[in-house]
Amino acid sequence: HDPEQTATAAASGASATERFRERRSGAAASTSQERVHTLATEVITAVHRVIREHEVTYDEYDALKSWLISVGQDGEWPLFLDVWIEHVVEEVAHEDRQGSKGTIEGPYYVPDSPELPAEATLPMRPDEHGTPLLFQGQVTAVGGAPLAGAKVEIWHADDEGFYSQFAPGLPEWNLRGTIIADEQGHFRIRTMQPAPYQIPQDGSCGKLIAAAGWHAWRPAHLHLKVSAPGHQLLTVQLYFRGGEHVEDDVAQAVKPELILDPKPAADGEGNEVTYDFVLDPE
Ligand code: MBD
Ligand code: FE
Repeated sequence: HDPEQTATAAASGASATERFRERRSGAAASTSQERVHTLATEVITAVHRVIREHEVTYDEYDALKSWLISVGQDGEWPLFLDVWIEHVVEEVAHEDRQGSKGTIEGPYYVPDSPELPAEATLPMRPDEHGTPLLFQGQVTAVGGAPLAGAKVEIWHADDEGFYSQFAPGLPEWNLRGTIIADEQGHFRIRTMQPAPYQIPQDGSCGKLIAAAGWHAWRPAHLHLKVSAPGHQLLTVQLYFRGGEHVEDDVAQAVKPELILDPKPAADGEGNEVTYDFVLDPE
């Protein structure tokens, strides 16, 4: 990674905001007036309750106002919402799922990554740093039927915790790909193990973390979207057993079912791990 080109909160925030707008800007139009009325009233009333209960002062109110303004200026609404709010939305959305557990998407997904065959190496720099990882498994339906040609989209940070398209100096699709599983739903993906991710310290989210005395870390993780026709899309992240911050993820997105236990690879290079995905019917 080029040290002259450090990832700033404002630059990665602006990219995340732009990506979100491209994909989801129509969502507001489908929410009914009654639903908006109910939810907005409840949220505003909850804030009133906190103000009364804690006797919030004008200084504190002004600090909040100033911080909220800067979250927008820094483009950090996607980061703020995905770190502190999304995990509960995911929990509520998927509580009835029979197949594999999912978790939050986070702010750094990009659709339409390069398509790769069932056995593939993710796009990476010739001198990509880190521990090689062979990540393999099978996609099936609930009940065990293999899902031929299932799509396994994967994206993750590099060995320094940076995501392509959200940090400068990385090739466009570095460590991102869409793997098409084989006739039996099998896939074999070669990549480099990611490092833990630290929320940028120079932006509004970093300032909130510092002001509150929290920590800014997410455990190392692989992001995936697994899909097949007639089945529910699974959005998930997988973590590494014993890794730093697996027990205290700032985004509260770890579940016990999502922890990988890689072993030294049989061919002697890096680690390998098998993880199967079970998709619910639509
Ligand atoms: C990430 O990489 C991430 O996955 C989440 C959820 C929030 C911030 C950074
Ligand atoms: Fe992430």
